[in-house]
Amino acid sequence: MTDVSQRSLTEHACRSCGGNKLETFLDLGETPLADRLLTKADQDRPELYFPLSVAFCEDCSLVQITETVDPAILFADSYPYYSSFSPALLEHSRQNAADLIQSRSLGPDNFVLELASNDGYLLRNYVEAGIPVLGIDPADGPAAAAEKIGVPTRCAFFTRDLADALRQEGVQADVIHANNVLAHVADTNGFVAAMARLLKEDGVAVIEVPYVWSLTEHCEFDTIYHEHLCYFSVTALDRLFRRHGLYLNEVKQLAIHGGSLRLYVEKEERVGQSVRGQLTYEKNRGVDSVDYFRGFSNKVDVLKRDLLALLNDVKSKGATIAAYGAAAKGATLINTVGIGRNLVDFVVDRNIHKHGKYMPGQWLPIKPVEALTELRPDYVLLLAWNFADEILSQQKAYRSLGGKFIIPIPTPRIV
Ligand code: JHZ
Ligand code: ZN
Repeated sequence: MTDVSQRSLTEHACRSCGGNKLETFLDLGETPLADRLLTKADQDRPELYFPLSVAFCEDCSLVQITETVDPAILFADSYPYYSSFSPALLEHSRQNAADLIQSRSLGPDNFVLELASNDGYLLRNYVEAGIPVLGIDPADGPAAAAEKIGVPTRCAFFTRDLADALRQEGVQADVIHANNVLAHVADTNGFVAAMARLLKEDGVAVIEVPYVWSLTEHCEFDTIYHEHLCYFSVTALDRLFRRHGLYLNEVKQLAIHGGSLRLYVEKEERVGQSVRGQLTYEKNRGVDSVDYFRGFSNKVDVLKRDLLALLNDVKSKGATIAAYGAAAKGATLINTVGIGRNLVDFVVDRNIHKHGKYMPGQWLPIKPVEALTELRPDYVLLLAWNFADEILSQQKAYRSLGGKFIIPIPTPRIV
């Protein structure tokens, strides 16, 4: 067994600008690793808990957690997240690729690179269109799944060294995708510099990140966990890219993951109205100042208190409760609110790699989705609330049997 006792570091300097004016505005206490599902064998060893505090950088506006857990334990073996289990995400990705193939007239002479390519959910669309690709992902299970469907994948962390090696091999990309990964890397500047190294002069990096404004406005505090080191605003992103000779030229707002940004980043500066408008919007609402974030901690406390009261109330009336979605965000929710086996009997999920395992910290067992109609709990706490529409429409049978969903975010409600 590896010694994991020294596997985290508390940061005192900003992950982006290096400044030391970090103002902590939310403390979620110590939580276990959100994507580290437990197996029976883990019963005999203590679970790892790490501090989870969120700070604002007074110099560059970047919101970030202050603890860095060693990526080797966050993402290496048995990382359970496979993108392809959500039809909505697959469709979102198909469209993203189709738009770029069309707008940039991509063909067999072009090259598309994806950082954190997971199980090939996005690059498969380029492969089908005959466009050469390379995926890079450190998680061995998802990387092997990508290879299996014909998406060439390197199982590695994307670093400056890897970018140098690829450049030596002649790799230069017309399009670089990086979805839900920029917030996950400890060396934020190294990652952006490495991206710049592999982007052609007229290439575009198309990057998706959860939007910190959505997080605070909709009280999505459960999306805070150790894998997510940064929580981006357009203001903070613009400053980060400029430091590396890259320009955030266009931005789109997307509903996915509770509210995300899709960024179009290039080597030539031609900042469009979408970016200028969003920068002004953030300035007008004070997203570039710590005051905007100060009230967030209270909002989170109210939500946690209300959700726990609701669960206790239905439970005290003799109802049974299950949960839907063994999501990483679900781990933050159950551990910060304190939702254990006394309230929730089990969690269901479509991802077969999660079945038979247990939720971090609370040991809630994870079962196939069919358990809802077989065991018929009275209520289902929707941990994967970001896919509420999709999941509620799949669960017509359970709901027609009288089953009800509890949606926890942005305010707990029963549907
Ligand atoms: P989901 C993940 O977070 C992982 P998570 C990661 N940390 C990240 O950064 C964000 O995404 C962006 C299941 N499900 O995707 C699948 C069904 O069972 O919201 C997932 O286990 N049935 C890299 O884990 C979970 O729910 C369905 O119909 O918080 C959803 O997790 C659907 C749609 C999903 O993200
Ligand atoms: Zn900073």
